[in-house]
Formats: sequence, C-alpha cells, structure tokens
Amino acid sequence: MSPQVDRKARDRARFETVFKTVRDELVEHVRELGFPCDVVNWFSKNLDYNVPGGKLVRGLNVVETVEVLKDRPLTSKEYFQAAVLGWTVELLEACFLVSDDLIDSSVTRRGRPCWHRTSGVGLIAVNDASMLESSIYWLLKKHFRAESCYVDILELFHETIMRTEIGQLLDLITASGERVGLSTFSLSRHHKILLFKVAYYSFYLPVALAMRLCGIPNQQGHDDPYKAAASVLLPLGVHFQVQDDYLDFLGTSEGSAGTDIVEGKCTWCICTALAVASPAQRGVLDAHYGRRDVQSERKVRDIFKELSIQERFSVYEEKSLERVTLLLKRIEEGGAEQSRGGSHSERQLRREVFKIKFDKVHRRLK
Ligand code: DMA
Ligand code: MG
Ligand code: MG
Ligand code: MG
Repeated sequence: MSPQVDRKARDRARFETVFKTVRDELVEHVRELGFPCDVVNWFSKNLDYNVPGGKLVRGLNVVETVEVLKDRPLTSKEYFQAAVLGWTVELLEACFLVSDDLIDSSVTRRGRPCWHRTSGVGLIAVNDASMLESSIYWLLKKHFRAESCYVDILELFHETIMRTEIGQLLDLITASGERVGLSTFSLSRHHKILLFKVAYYSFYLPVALAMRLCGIPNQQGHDDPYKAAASVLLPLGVHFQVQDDYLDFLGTSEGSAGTDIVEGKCTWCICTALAVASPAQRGVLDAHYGRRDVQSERKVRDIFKELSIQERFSVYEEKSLERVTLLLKRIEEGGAEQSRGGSHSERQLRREVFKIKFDKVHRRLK
C-alpha cells in the first residue's frame, strides 16, 4: 500500500470512530426520552444504514479543512469537534439521499437497496429523513452551544438546507413528465439546478463550517473569505454534479445509477443532446425520454451515442477544469498580494483548501 493510500485509510478509520460516539449519543437520547426498544432500534438502524457507508468526502472535508487552516496537528479536542461537525454534514447528506431516492424512485444506493426499499420501511422513510436532519441540530447543541461560532454554524445549515431544497424543487418540476415534455430543459436551467441542489451543501458547506469553527470572520465586500471560498467551490460543485449526470448515463456511479433517462431528469446529457439534435433525433427524444420501458431507454441511449455524448463530455470536462484552475489561480494570486497584510490562515485558505476539493473531483470515475 502506498503511504498516501495508507494515510487516507487511517484518516477515514479515525473519522469513523467518532461516528460510533455520535450515533451512541443520539440513540441514548431517544432511549432516555423513554421510548421502547422497537423505536430505539429503528432509529439506530436508520443511522447505521444511511449515514456511514458512503465515500465520506463531505465529512472528511470538514476535518481536512480545519487541519489546513490551523496548519498544525489538531489537539484531540479540536479533532473531535471537527469530526463531529463532519458527521453533521454526513447526516445532512444522508437525510437528502433518503428523500431523494424515494422521490426519484431509485432502487439502489451505494450498491445496496435504497433505505425506502428495505423491509418494512417504505414511506416511513419520509419521517426517517426528517429525523436524520433533526439529529444535526441535537448534536450541534450538545457539542457547540458554548462556542462563539454556534449561531453562524446554525445559520449556515439553515441557509444551505433551504438552497438545496429549492434546487431539488427546481430539479423535480423540470423533470419531464407527460405534462411537461422536454420544453423546459435547457443548459442554463440545468446549471441552476446543479448549483442549488448539490454545490452549496456538498462543496461550500463543509469548507464554510470549518472556517467558522476556526473563527475566520467575514470581511467587507470582495475581501470576504466566505465569498472567495464560494467563488471557487460552487463552480467545482457544479462540475462534480455534471460528472454525476454523466456517470448515471454510464451506469458506474457509486450513488444511485442509471435512472435519469427513465425518470425524465433534466441532466447534462439530455440538455447537451437537445442543443445539437436534428429535428428527427429531437422527435425520438420527445417520444421516448422519461418513459419507464426498456425499449424507450434504448432509443434514447442510441441517440446519445449518435450525438457523441461521451466525446462531448470529455470536451466539457477539459474546459470546466481549465476554468476552475483559472479561478483557483486568481485566488492564489489575490492571496499572494494580500499575504503581506493577511493573516497566515487567510493565505492558507487561498491555496490548500481548494486543492483538496479539486483533487477529489478531478476526472473521477465513480
Ligand atoms: C441529488 O441529485 C441531490 C440531492 C440533494 C441528494 P441526484 O438525484 O442527481 O443524485 P443521485 O444521482 O445520487 O440520486
Ligand atoms: Mg436521485
Ligand atoms: Mg434527485
Ligand atoms: Mg444523479
């Protein structure tokens, strides 16, 4: 095993031990409220099934960012706080995924049945998703109530959740059904969907939480480090979700894969296809996109192939990475200019923080 892989595995294992602590605290809380075993066990299973099994990139990103900002090994108290904050982001991810899979009629997630498709769950998943969200606030109160960043952290969660939900709404009402057709689809609407449903909670939130935990204050106007962070992280988040759309088409996503065409989702693939389709190809897409049958799905896939979606994605990926690299460079240069006056943590913010995210999305295959 290479030292880098070894380190990653160790970081993940350390982070996972903190999950055991927060899970036990949450379950104990339900028990202390006097609920019988079946309720306690249900909640515990909800947590175990939905929270820890993913790539954990968002949660680990909180810890990694705190480490970069502090620029020294964390004390065990600092590590624990950063990791708890990381798990609140993973709880949020779990909450969104449980409802998203239900709404998207997805079958599998992370290589297993979606939570709502497991024995006896079904629509109870709606309440389970809410409980994953309220667990965040319970943990924040328990671990951060006394910290000066408590209100900022709460606000960050509230604002991020609202943005994600509006993004999900836009995604859902744009999806083609009998009623809507493909007429609402466009690359600009698609960009807005991705920005709101994914980029804020997956890319901006973990970094902004870490910045709050490290006590980085807002600044006026263009100097605001939170605005600077958003200016790179949000485009990166959009790039990441375009990859998600493309991986759904390939069927290799680690998330839910392969349902976008039959569900009639407004994805990068269909919006790109619509922008270049001939009238005949457009006719086939109109007739078959968003239909739950294998023949229709095959016809759509054939048109995507005719229109070289695969090659077009490579071109998009190249251009988009170039753009993000440029944004990163601009921030680095801004950081260098300010480095005479700026604090060490502000200078660091302008380099490593973004590299962590950048390296993770760079040409991912799953
Ligand atoms: C996921 O969008 C968005 C949220 C807020 C979970 P999606 O349905 O494209 O994701 P996936 O492909 O993972 O189901
Ligand atoms: Mg989905
Ligand atoms: Mg969805
Ligand atoms: Mg998807």
